Amino acid sequence: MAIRPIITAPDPSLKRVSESVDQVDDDLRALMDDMLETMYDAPGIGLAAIQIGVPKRVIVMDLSLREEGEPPEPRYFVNPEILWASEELATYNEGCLSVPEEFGEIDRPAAVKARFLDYDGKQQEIDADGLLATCLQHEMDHLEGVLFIDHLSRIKRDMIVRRLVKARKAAAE
Ligand code: GNR
Ligand code: NI
Repeated sequence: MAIRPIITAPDPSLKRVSESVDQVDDDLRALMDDMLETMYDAPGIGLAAIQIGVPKRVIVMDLSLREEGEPPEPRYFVNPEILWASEELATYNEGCLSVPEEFGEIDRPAAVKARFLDYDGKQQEIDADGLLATCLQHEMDHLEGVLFIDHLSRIKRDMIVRRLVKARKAAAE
């Protein structure tokens, strides 16, 4: 397993649409292992493959990290599809490992039903609400090249991008 560098905005590769996986094999599991290790190291509660530069429809997640002393609960989503989304929306103050140290209040469907392949390539369905629903939709946006800041007003998004560029220049000096 290896920790891989996380790509940050405004890197254009984050705008790529990721491609479906045609087989959940050992190579893909090695990718998922690296993603999980990278996510734990960051630390974050979710990671999409494109965030480490791999344009495949793969997501890892572990929401247990938010509660001290909880056992790890890694989740893997390959080729996820939303089957149903509630009309009711929920607002969450979202962050993103690819948009470091920035946050924004984002409205999304409060509950979703999704279908995906798991770590073993087995088809699964999940009824998600709360943070799981929010995080799954945040990660699925990454698969379409969409960041949480793309849901903000242009003025807020531009302000965040300017701060990211400035912070990166300062770090490079
Ligand atoms: O670590 C993360 N926290 C988070 C908080 C609120 C909504 C979504 C997220 S996902 C984020 C990790 C990340 O960038 N995944 O793509
Ligand atoms: Ni993100």
